[in-house]
Amino acid sequence: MGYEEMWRDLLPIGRVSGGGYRRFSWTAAERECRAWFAEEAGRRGLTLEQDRNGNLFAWWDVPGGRRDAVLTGSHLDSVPDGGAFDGPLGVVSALAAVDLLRERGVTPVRPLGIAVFAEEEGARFGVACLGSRLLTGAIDPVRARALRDGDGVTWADAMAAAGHDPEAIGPDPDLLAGIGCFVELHVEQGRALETPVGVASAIWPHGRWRFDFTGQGNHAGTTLLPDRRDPMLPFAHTVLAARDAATRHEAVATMGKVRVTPNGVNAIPSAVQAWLDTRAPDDAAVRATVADIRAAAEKAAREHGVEVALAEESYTQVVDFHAELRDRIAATLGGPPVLPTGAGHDAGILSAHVPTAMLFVRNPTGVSHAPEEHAEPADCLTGVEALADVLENLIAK
Ligand code: HGY
Ligand code: MN
Ligand code: MN
Repeated sequence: MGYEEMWRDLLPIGRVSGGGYRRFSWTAAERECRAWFAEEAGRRGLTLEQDRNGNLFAWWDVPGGRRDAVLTGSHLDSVPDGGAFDGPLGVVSALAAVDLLRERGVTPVRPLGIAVFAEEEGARFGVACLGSRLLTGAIDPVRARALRDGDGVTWADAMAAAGHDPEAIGPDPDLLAGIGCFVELHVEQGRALETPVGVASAIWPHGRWRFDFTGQGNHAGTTLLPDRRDPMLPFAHTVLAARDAATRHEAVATMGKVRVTPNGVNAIPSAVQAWLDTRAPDDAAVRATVADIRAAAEKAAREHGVEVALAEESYTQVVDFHAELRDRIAATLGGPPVLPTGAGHDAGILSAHVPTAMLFVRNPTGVSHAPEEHAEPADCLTGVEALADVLENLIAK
């Protein structure tokens, strides 16, 4: 199955009306994506394995065993109504790069693996890069098992329902020890890249926080304004404060997910849960932004007789990619642009354990995490060639 055919088979999976994707971990759509990957790996004679955490690996093995392996790949899960390229471009390109290496007659001297990491978006269970965090020990398996989706289903329940043992999840040092380096190709998620392919220098520090505003549910018609303890008001103040604080600290802050209880038109809410995503070029700016937003939320909550609690759900420190690997890749590709990103990736999690690098493929509009996400076919094919060049340089010597 060539590059175009792989996209033809993958594109319809998990696409919803409006053109976006809903490929959430352990759901039917994501299981279909896993089956697609297994079939493509099988077609290429790659050895398919699933690790204890639900991550998939397709291996082009060599006689010497799984040492100093070169790993590539990305993820197949999506954000709600996400685009077609975020994640899948890295997986399709890795499979197509294997085809290209074989056409070139490349004989690897070390294993080449293609990874599909689980729950990279954290769209269902709330913690981004959950599969790579579990693999590397960056999250406590007890906490991971208990993570719940919007319907109260835990990671453990969902994993078990898919036929896997949630009690087995946790760090896999042996698997990690066999990986010599990881190179992830990903669609660029901003507008900074003006050439078909670029190389990542860093990932901004970023985190997710949950606000819990608790007030008093009541009747929308009979409750006088002074008698209300409406959690929607401090929530609204907090959304506006997030924009102000991000502007002040040259950060970005987003409140894109809110859960209102009971969510009725004629009922004053009893509770509002709202999530904050904050990112900035440095850690101090992220922390200062969140501190300002927290202060504004607490002040508004007091003024409205509402309680508020803030919980940090995940945080990723700044990732400066491995300089030697980055420079080796840049040299292989003839000096493409080298740029940071505000988007998190499994490469960011693995970079604390193995030399890691990222290739970006141009996104002409910069739109991502939306159905309109797009990359030109010519740029994507240039990305496959670039990935094949990089992998050849890494596996054939
Ligand atoms: O949220 C992110 O930056 C990534 O797409 N998971
Ligand atoms: Mn994403
Ligand atoms: Mn991604």
